[in-house]
Amino acid sequence: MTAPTAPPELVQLLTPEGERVEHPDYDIDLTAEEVRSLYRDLVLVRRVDLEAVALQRQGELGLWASLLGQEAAQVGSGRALTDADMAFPTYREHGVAWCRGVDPLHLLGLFRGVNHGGWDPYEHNFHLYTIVIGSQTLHSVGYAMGIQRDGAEAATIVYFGDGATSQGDVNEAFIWASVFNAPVVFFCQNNQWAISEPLEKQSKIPLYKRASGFGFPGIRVDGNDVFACLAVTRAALRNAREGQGPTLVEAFTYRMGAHTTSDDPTRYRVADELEAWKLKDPIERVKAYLFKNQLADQEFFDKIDAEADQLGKDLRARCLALPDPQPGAIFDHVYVEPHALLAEEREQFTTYLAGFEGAQ
Ligand SMILES: Cc1ncc(C[n+]2csc(CCOP(=O)(O)OP(=O)(O)O)c2C)c(N)n1
Ligand SMILES: [Mg+2]
Repeated sequence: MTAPTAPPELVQLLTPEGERVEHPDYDIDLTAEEVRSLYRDLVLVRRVDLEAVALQRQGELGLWASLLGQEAAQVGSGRALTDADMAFPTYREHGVAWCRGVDPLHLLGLFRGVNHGGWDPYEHNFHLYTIVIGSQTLHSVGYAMGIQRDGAEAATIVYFGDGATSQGDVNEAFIWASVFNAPVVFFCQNNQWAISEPLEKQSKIPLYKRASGFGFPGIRVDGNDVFACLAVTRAALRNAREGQGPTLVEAFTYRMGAHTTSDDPTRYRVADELEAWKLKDPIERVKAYLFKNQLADQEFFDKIDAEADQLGKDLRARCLALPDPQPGAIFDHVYVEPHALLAEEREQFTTYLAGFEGAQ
């Protein structure tokens, strides 16, 4: 089964060969320094991801959901956010987390099973990872309606996959956002697969076209083009902040790795498909652009590679040094106030654990 290739209606500002192209509605004016820093983010994020996959393979993480291939969609959209905006991720948004300033160690701690949730969502306006497919779209719309009532000059962005668009929650979120004109950007990373289920089993029409039925604009962007993802998301967020309501952005991309480290994609998709998408790699095209326009030299690329190596090394060492939590800590953050049922459960668990004392 082969996934469809991107039709011409998608917004693209940088071709896979690294050529800049114009678009009548979306443009972006980036300095050489800004392009170099986008490139750096893409490379470092990919390196964090690779290190995490390796750690899982060595038994140091329970699971990892790789973002390989989706770096541009995440860095482009993540860099479009202001500090005041709030992001609601799935379980794969490591690149967005990076752009928000979340220490990747927290992501690893979550998948190592040694922290209970991950991080403080308000510290970087980056909500906790959500595994229940699509549920975060409702959370984000509720949040957006809240900040709308507060009169805040901020928007909300919510990430979800192509598979999630078939969930009731996502469709309900679309309706609420539409009728209340909520300041939210629905950012769908269409990576062509929902585990082993191909896109054609989710929709007969391009996903971005769904938006019109709900009464708000939808747009398809080349999800492997960091310039286009930045430009389109920036515009959608600005519209949301200015009171023009929601937008659905479909970032047309590809999940180059397995769904998670527990999955084997060779069981359900052909190798040719991956090879075709490798030619559209999100990092290579920025590198080609920088080279061609003499905005960076070999020394720059070597420096970024060395930085990535160091980042991977440090992250690995810090991950292995993470302390295991006390077993009872799982009860600590369930409720803010004491709760009778929870106290009883904690008591039972403590008694249960005490039963092992002295045992080999
Ligand atoms: C409500 C719910 N149903 C099923 C699952 C199991 N599940 C985990 S990931 C996934 C596929 C999601 O695909 P997609 O939305 O395309 O996101 P992607 O993983 O491709 O980024 C499913 C069905 C779940 N986590 N939650
Ligand atoms: Mg998917």
